[in-house]
Amino acid sequence: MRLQCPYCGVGCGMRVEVSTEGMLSVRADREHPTSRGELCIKPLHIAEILGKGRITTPMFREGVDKPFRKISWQEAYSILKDVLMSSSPEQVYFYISGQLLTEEIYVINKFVKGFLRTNNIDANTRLCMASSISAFRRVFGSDRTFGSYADIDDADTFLFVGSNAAISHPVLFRRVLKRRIEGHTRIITIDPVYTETASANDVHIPLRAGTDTVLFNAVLGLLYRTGRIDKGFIGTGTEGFEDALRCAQAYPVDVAGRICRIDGQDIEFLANVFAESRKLITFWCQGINQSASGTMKNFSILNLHLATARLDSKRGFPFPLTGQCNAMGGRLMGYLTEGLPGYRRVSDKADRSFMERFWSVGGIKGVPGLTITEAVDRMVSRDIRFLWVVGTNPAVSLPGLGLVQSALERVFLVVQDPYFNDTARYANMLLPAAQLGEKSGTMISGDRTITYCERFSEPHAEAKPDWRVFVEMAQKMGWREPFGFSSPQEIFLELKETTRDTHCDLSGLDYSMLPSRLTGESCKEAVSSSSSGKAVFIPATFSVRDGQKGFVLITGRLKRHWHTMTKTGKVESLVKGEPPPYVVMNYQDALKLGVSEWDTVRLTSRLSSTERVVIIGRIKRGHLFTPFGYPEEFCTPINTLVATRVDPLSGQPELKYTPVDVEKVPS
Ligand SMILES: Nc1nc2c(c(=O)[nH]1)N[C@H]1C(S)=C(S)[C@@H](COP(=O)(O)OP(=O)(O)OC[C@H]3O[C@@H](n4cnc5c(=O)[nH]c(N)nc54)[C@H](O)[C@@H]3O)O[C@H]1N2
Ligand SMILES: Nc1nc2c(c(=O)[nH]1)N[C@H]1C(S)=C(S)[C@@H](COP(=O)(O)OP(=O)(O)OC[C@H]3O[C@@H](n4cnc5c(=O)[nH]c(N)nc54)[C@H](O)[C@@H]3O)O[C@H]1N2
Ligand code: SF4
Ligand SMILES: [Mo]
Repeated sequence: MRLQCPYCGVGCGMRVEVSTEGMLSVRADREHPTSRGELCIKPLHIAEILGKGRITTPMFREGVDKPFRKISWQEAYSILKDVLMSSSPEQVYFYISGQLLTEEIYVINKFVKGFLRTNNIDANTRLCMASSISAFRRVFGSDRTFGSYADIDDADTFLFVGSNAAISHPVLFRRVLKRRIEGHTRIITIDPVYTETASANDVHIPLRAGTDTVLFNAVLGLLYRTGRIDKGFIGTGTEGFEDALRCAQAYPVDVAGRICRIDGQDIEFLANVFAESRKLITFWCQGINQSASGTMKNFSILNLHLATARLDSKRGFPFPLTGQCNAMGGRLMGYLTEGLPGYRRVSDKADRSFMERFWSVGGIKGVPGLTITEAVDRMVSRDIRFLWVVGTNPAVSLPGLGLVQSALERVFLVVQDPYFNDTARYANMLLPAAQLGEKSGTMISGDRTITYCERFSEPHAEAKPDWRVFVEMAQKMGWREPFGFSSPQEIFLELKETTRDTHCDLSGLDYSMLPSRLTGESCKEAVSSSSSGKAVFIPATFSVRDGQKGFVLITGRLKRHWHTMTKTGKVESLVKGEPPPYVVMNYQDALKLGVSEWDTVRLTSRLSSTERVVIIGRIKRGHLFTPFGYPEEFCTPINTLVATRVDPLSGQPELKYTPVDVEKVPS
């Protein structure tokens, strides 16, 4: 059976074979275009966890102090129908995931935005790609992509900004390293931490967290001053250069060097990189996006690519790395609160009218619903009373966990998941979901390769595919004909029509043609943000965070685990392969605090405090790094310390900059 890996957005192809005795073996799919026969360590273990710790039947309880009782699916739908019918559209909320299949995301979005008539639906992509989406929409007019992974093979320069791709996107990173073996490449990492990615690269620029905008503004100013921008392209293909330049000129090299706490030579080096590389790909990820100024950070990178006309497969392009396996599919299906299928938007009248005609409904709301962090506040104030969570674990992964926990306690909470995750502890209803391999449908990788994932097993116990749960729920609500789907294929046939003639057109595809990269005719690459059809420079403004004492705590990923460990945490060899919950500290900071490696320290933010063991590592002074995904079973989740501060343009929370104090815990 051929599938896409259920973890990261590289979207590697894998093959799963089932022996006559029912044993599963996983191997890389040699013919898959994204990965060409490579896989990293995580998916190799999927067989071990298919039957471990699963939710087996629907369950219900009146309140969290009561025990769960087993119920049938039909009872579950009846209870849910009563709750939904007795709530107003503003009182309900759906929180879904970039780990669901495209067909599932489409059905859930249709159910919520088309039929329940509320835009109160968001996805974990809000915590992940929202700032890139927000910047691309403003600069290029759409949530688009440039180029593909194959572009790595003839590029000569790679920038990794706020991306630890060596562990987060390992197969892509290996492709970059392979290119280096062929010679004539430069690979540069910009990260406060000397990461595994940095250690494998040629140059590491250890900037102070949060200051990327200043760095890239300084590079833009320097390129201009030294006459190394592409005036021709700026004149014909773009607008707004003067304003962006004025903003950039506020950061001459010496000023920027001081703010970023780097050597001025690093800025000059980067200017040379942008001016001279033959083909430059800038990869970035959460060190850029998960910031209260994430959209600005994105603008500052995009401005450099516009100024040097690096927007194609010849000269290179900007490439924000997609986090989850099907976040790209979710974005195409418009699963964030502001979206509609086919990259449409609820705020656009023509887009709404199209979807209303398409779904034969009236009254899609013209205002985006609440983002997940806004919704948490409304749950606490009891304005939202019902929350249905599908394929994400907010009790660990959202910031401000203290408040999140009160929110989860106050709503009627449905958790639809293959596993008992931390969020399930607050649930009124548990619905057992089938996971990849137990259902079929499509996923779209970070370079927009669409893969049909085959099923190799029956759903565990009474679990159902997420699409089926929502189809049956819709039928219970009386919406029989619009949700008359009996297979993912029927859903695909409908959803692909929503993309016809858009810049990502799937309408000519069927399952038998997959995997296939969406490009050329099927993915018209539009560059038009302004009414004149040009890309727009936007000033990338920077504001300083003053008055901060102590350390800056950065949170991020573990090499061997996937997020909140509901799956990889069940694989003994992966758990043993990582140290106990840790925090990385600079040697000189440790010396000053009298802390040695493996000592325990207490980290205290203004919200809460928790303990971690210390690993001494190469990290900028004054900074700490800790993985975010440990569930309660391992230690207090770090997001109890992380406050909810969001980027005003994208709604994406800051997850990489928490001021904390550190003290040694006496042993
Ligand atoms: N093994 C593994 N792989 C994964 C995942 C996983 O859970 N485990 N999750 C997947 C998902 S959903 C995502 S979104 C990606 C995330 O992939 P990455 O973004 O690569 O991972 P992170 O560790 O969150 O953060 C990346 C880096 O940003 C740096 N950073 C922090 N602040 C700043 C800053 O201000 N500026 C700069 N330049 N850098 C900064 C951090 O030090 C860190 O090294 O990984 C995907 N792949
Ligand atoms: N402090 C801090 N917080 C962060 C981050 C950070 O860097 N720092 N990163 C953020 C980012 S980028 C992301 S993407 C999020 C990730 O955060 P989450 O989305 O909460 O993380 P996961 O552990 O991947 O949770 C996915 C859930 O879906 C379930 N699941 C898997 N497959 C299926 C399926 O087919 N159907 C259903 N119904 N369920 C399924 C899994 O069992 C699991 O419970 O965390 C964010 N939170
Ligand atoms: S690189 Fe990403 S998609 Fe590829 S095998 Fe690893 S986790 Fe899966
Ligand atoms: Mo993510």
